[in-house]
Amino acid sequence: MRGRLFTLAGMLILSATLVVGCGPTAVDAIQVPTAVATERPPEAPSVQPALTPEPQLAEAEGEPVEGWLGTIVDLPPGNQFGQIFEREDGEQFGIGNPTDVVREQVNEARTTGARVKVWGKLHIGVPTTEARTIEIERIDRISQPELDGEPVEGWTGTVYKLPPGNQFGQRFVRDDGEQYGIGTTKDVIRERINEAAWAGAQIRIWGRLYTGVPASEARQIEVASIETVSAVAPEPRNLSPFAEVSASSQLPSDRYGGYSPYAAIDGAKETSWVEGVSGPGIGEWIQLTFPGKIELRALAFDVGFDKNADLFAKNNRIKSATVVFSNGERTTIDFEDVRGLQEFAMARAPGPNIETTAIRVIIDDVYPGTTYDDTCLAEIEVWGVVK
Ligand SMILES: [Ca+2]
Repeated sequence: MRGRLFTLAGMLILSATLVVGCGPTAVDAIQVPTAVATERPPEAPSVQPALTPEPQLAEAEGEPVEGWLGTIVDLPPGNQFGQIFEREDGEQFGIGNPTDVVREQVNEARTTGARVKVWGKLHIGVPTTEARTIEIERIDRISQPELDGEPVEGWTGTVYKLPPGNQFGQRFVRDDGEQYGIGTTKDVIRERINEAAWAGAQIRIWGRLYTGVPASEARQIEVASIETVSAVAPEPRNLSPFAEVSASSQLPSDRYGGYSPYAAIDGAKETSWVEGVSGPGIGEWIQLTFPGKIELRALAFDVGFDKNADLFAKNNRIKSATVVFSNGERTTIDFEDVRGLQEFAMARAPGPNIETTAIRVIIDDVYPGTTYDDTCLAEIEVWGVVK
């Protein structure tokens, strides 16, 4: 990019020089260099000699141009030469007076950004970009795998929902472990992708793969067609990223960040939900509500402000909590006063396991912080199987 700007700046200087040379009066000839001198940094003039056409150009006058690869690009507005051919090695060439047919193709290539191959004749020393012009006789648009995408034909894998706040939302993990962003323009398919993500179902997809794009691993699949292979993942998964989260209160945001209940399911121990009432917040709660019923297998909690040991000690940690389920059951959990996730198996032997659509965690008791009377929960994970 730097090289390109450098060249463009050079072309502007060159253009200015040419205007001076063609200027009708001596007044023009004086004014133009003055303007250039005041608008450019002092080192700019020393650059100019290197930008004049080099005598030992590889191309010779009248040399045939045979299938050169490149793109048609616009010069900045106001530039007298309008558009140029930029060869794939970065060399730039003006475009001679083409026939109407070729002119139309050049315009189309410019607006679509398509890679093209050009044929014609090279002219040197003409008043144009880099003083080199191609008299284009033929221009062919060639395929663009980067822009048009590669075909995705029947790939199988699963869709993972990323924690709230992650800019990419979801990712497709192919059965061989390769990961891709996943999206679609069709509402029906989007719904099926979301259902498959929630269930942990294996799916088979068709569509196109785009690379070098802002997505998970910079690779994005645009799904055109989807098929379900397995209904529901049999192994328990952390389903917290799918939950809607609410809380009885929250500490207002400050210069260090926010303390909303979403901070407890964002997958980051550095962020926490913090209750917002005066005192330690006994009786305050956080609730996760799922898109459907789950069969609960395990819970995990990081019970304080776990950004670092210092803040963990300064703030209250949850010592015990009552967990309430949508089926009316409730249980009490006692926590150790330690950083990191504490896991609690919830599977019953023999079953049946708890089935619920929501989990509410009510603060019963706290380990007091040394500095702040605020009770924090860095993370909660809910491991289960979708019913
Ligand atoms: Ca967090």
